[in-house]
Amino acid sequence: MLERPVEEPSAERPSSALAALAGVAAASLALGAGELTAAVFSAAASPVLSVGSLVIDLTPGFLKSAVIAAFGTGDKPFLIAVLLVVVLGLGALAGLLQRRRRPLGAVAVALIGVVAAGAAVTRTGASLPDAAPSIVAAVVGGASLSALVTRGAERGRRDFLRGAIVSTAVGIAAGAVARAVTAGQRGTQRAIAAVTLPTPSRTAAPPAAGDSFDVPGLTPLVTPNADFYRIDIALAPPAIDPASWRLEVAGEVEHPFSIGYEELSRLPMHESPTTLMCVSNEVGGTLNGTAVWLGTSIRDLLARATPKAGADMVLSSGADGFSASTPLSVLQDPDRDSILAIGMNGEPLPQLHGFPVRMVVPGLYGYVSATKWLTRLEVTRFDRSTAYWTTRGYSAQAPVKVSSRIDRPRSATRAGVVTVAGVAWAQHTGIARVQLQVDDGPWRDCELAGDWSVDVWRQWRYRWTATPGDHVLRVRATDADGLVQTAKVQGEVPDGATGLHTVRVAIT
Ligand SMILES: Nc1nc2c(c(=O)[nH]1)N[C@H]1C(S)=C(S)[C@@H](COP(=O)(O)O)O[C@H]1N2
Ligand SMILES: [Mo]
Repeated sequence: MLERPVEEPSAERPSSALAALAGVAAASLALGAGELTAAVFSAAASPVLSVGSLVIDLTPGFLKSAVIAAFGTGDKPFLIAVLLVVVLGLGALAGLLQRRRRPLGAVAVALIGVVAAGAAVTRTGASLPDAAPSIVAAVVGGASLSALVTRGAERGRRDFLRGAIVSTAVGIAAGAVARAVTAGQRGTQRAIAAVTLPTPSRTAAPPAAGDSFDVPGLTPLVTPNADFYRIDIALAPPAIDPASWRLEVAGEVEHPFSIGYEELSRLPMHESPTTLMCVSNEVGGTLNGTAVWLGTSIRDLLARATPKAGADMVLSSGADGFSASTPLSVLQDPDRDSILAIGMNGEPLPQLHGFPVRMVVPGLYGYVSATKWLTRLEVTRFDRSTAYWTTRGYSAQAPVKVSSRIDRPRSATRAGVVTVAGVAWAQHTGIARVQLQVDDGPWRDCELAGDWSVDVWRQWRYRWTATPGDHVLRVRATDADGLVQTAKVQGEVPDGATGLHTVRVAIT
């Protein structure tokens, strides 16, 4: 062998300088990974910002004033810059430790992650999952440090440097992406705060007193926005600026057009209480929720575009790459309140639920009707176009199946009169009857709350005289057409689960 590398790999350890560099590179990668995780899942859980706000809390008043005096509104960027330098410095120290004795450095990195996780979960309004980005950072930092130092020892300097540079660059890139994502999310939050919902052209009658039972543990008739289930394919919810948002109405139509948010908001907007339902809801599951949506008629918008003969489907697309196939006939049905919603329970549509505009169609599962972050309505045909989930094993058409759920009791209960209660749904048909079976006894009729709307679930209750021992409760609903909820067990694929919700309770 004629050519040999100039630098001979050291058998045992990399030089101190290389070890420190490895630490800086690992710290950079860890920071990027942590910030990116936070940006995607919960911006408030950013390890750097959490530690920063902990530092602010711990800083004595005089020092705070001095920093503000010196940097003015630049005090926070200054703090963040200091923090980043400190973390990179600690990274270098960890590198040296790791060189001295493996895995001391990696352990030190993990400890820094624990501190950040602690800071994240103790911020006001934080919860345990907010520790996740810091844990990701700690794991990435520890693993990359140990890999780099080992590499520095076993391979040549050039190879090591390449690893360190790539790690640092990836870390910086991840940090930059994280910044862009959070900036977008903040912009969207500002845009949502700036929305003033138009006065409804038609308000929904509020529920009558008898439309809901006052039973603890029973699902409320209307789901608060903060508790509303969220299902979508978007890793981070699209951040859409309503000022540049446009909806295209196109395809097999005589008059394709596009409309902006302002113009759409000026169309007649009416209130529509509707229960939304996910096809992935298992029997007895809670992937459903009811809101009073504020929106404008899809039927009217389609009439403006004028679908051509032969079209039978509307393919709606969301900014996240999702699409849904909805029968044109459903959207044109004058008796069905299919809307483009901009409001949810009196508030502008939250970002997670599709801001600025989403579809709501009573009686169809969400995946074939409830497109969030809507950008396009394409009039087409079922034999020409397929939607996102249709290419993944689900049916192209999927009306909601009649079903019911026992909300309470769900755990051990005292003997005596027990109020069994829950909700039943058959959106757009309505619920006519709910029955409860105890053990293998007869099916007995439950008391139904009033029917606020056929598009909304209906509460039911049953006063059961419970005797000590283990019991099995089973519920079944019958819709207004007389269709009885089937006991046949089927999974969610391809068009929604069936079976009877069954609850075992210990009566003591
Ligand atoms: N853009 C977009 N819209 C979407 C989805 C999605 O993944 N992307 N998921 C659909 C599904 S499967 C359901 S059940 C409902 C859920 O709406 P929610 O998150 O507001 O409860 O949104 C529908 N609309
Ligand atoms: Mo869904």
